[in-house]
Amino acid sequence: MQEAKRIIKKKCPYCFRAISNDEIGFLLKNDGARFRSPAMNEMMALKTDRTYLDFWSAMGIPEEQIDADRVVMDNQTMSELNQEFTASGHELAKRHFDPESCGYSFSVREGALTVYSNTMLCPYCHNVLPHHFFSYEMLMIGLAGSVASGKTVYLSSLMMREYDVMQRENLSIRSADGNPYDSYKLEMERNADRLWRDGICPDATGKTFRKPVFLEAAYRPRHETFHLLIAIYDVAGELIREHAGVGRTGFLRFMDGYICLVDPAQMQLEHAVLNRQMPDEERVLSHLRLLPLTEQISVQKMSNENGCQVMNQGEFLFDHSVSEEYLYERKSEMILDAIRAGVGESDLRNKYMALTIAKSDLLEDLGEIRAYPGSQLLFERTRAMYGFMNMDHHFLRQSVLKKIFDQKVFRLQRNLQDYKESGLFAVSALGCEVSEAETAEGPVLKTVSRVNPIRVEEPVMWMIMKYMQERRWLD
Ligand SMILES: Nc1nc2c(ncn2[C@@H]2O[C@H](COP(=O)(O)OP(=O)(O)O)[C@@H](O)[C@H]2O)c(=O)[nH]1
Ligand SMILES: [Mg+2]
Ligand SMILES: [Zn+2]
Repeated sequence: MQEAKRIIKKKCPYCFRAISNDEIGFLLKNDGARFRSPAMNEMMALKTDRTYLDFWSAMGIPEEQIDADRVVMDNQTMSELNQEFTASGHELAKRHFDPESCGYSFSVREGALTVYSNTMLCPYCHNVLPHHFFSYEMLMIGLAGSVASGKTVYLSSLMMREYDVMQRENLSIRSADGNPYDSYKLEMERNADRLWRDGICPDATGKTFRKPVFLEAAYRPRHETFHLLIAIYDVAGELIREHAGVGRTGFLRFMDGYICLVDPAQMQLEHAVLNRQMPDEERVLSHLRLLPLTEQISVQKMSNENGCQVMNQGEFLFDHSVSEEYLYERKSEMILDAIRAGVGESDLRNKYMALTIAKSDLLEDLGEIRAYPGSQLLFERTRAMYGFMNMDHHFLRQSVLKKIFDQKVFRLQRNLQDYKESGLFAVSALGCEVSEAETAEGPVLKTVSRVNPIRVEEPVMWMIMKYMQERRWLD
C-alpha cells in the first residue's frame, strides 16, 4: 500500500489546532488477544491517556467521569515500537493511506494476528477524528440556545432513523464518527431511538463542552458527487455567557455558523412571562443551575391548549417552582449577545446565522400567531424530496418570520446585520407537546402523540446549501 506523500493540514474539531496527515495517531481496540512479543503485549495494554484526560478536564469534566484508559498509537510510540521490532527482526508497524477507505489506517502483524485501526486521533488532544477527515472539507455548526431551549432534543430528532429527515433524492447523510464504540455517540443514538419509538425526550444535559456530532453529506446535483463533513456542537448558553470568548468557549470562534434556538417561552406573547424585569446578573450567576424537571413542566404549562392560555402571567409569577435564574435565561437576546462577544464584532461577517424558533408546535394553535398572514406556512410539515428545501416557501416564510421576530422577539436589524448571511426559521423537533410520564427508570417527558417533526432539518440544510454555494458546487 502506498503512503500519500502530500502533506495536508486541517483544523482539529476539538482543540482547533492545525494537524497534518503525517502526525496523526490511532486508537486501538484491546480485544484481549495475547502476542508472543512482549513489546506487542505492552503496546496493546490499556494505559491512562494523560493527553486525553487533560483535554477533557480542562473542558470542565471531572476526571473521574472521563474514560481515559485507552490504547493509543502516536508517532512516538510507533517509532519506539519499531526500534524494538527492527532489533528482533519483527515486521514493522505501518501507517497506510487508503483513498478508497475512510482515510489513514494503522496495522502491525505478528504471525496470524493483525492489529488494525482506522480510528484516527488528533496528536494534540487525542480525540477521535471523523472519517475522511483529510479528504473532505468540514462545516462546523454551533447549535446555540439557552437552558431548555431544545438543543439536545433537536439533535436527537435529526438523528432519528439515521438522519431520515435529511435524506433527499440527491443528498444522503450518514454518521461520520470515527469510532463506532464511542460512548457519547452510542448515547446520542440511543436517545434518538427512544425518541422515535416512544416519544421519550433525552435527559437534560449539563453545561459542559460536549463532543460534536459528525455527519457526512454526499450531494449529487448532476453527474458529480460532492462530499462534505459536518460537525454539530451543542453550545449551552450559560457556558458562553459565563466564559464568553475565553478558555472553554474559545471554540465558538471556530464555527462557520450558528443555529440559534429561540424558545417560544422567550417570546413576548400576550399573556406570557417575559415582560418582567430581569434580576441583576451577579446574583443570577451565583445561583445558576440546571433546570429541574418541574420547571420544564411549568414552562410547558404556559403553552396554549386549543388557543387559550392555560396560565396567565400573574399566576406564573406566583408559581415559585420557577426560579429567577430561569427567567434570566429566558432573555432571548442573551445568546446572540454572547456569540457576538465570543466571536468578536468584526468576525461575524464570516459567519452564518440561522435564527430559529424552536418548539413551533407550541405556537400552532395560538391566535396571535395565526393572525399573521401566511403563518400557516410555518407549520407546514411536507418534506422536500429533491434539493435542500422548498425555496419558494422558504422565501415566503422569511417575511412572515421577520414580522413575528420584530414584534414578538426583538428587533432583527441590530442583531443580524453583521453576519455574512442570516436566515429565519421556525421548526419543531417533536411536532407535538410533551407531558410527564412514569417509566421503570423514573419520570420522563414523553410526547402526547407520535413524534412528527416540523421541518426540523431546515436550518442545517440551509447552512449546508450556503456553504456549498460559496464553493460554487451548486452552479
Ligand atoms: N413542545 C415541544 N417541546 C419541546 C420540543 N423540543 C424540546 N422540548 C421540550 O424542551 C425540553 C428541553 O429540551 P432540551 O433539548 O433538553 O433543551 P437543552 O437544554 O437546550 O438541551 C424538553 O425536555 C422538552 O420538554 C419541541 O419541539 N416541542
Ligand atoms: Mg441539552
Ligand atoms: Zn485536537
